[in-house]
Amino acid sequence: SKRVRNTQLRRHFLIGNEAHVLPHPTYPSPPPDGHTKGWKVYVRPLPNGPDMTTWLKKVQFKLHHTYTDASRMIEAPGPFEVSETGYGEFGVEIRLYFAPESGEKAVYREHYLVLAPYGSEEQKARQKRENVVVAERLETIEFNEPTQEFFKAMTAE
Ligand code: SLL
Repeated sequence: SKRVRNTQLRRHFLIGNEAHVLPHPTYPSPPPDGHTKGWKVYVRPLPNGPDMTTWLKKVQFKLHHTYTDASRMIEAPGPFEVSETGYGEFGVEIRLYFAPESGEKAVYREHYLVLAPYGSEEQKARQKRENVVVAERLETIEFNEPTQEFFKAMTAE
């Protein structure tokens, strides 16, 4: 497909994780032996942001090799997330796969799981009290000189 010259499409989204000390109501009880945390790693829109599935078709999350089926593929419409229990932190390898008409190759990101409270003493105290840790960041993806077909789909959003 022909490309739209001198044009970029840019989208913002979040990559992150949330974590809880077990036991916690949204995780299996009792947890597997030695597992002290329940966590979820995700790729998601900004709060009240538009749907991502116009451009994002699947997300592969590669977990630490100690997990069975360490490679988890999540297809649209998602949610693009993996929920697990465990004991340790590690870097999750994340591959974003785009709409085929975009002609774009998959893009790689890493998210290092944060399972323990962090920040100021006050912030840590609140995370402990509420039993939730959230570590996420704003991500940007840029499609340079998009195909006409992809441009049309994206601007019709
Ligand atoms: C560490 N670098 O040594 C880390 C490794 C291992 C993560 C973290 C349990 C997997 C399972 C799990 O939490 N693996 O047994 O299902 O601390």
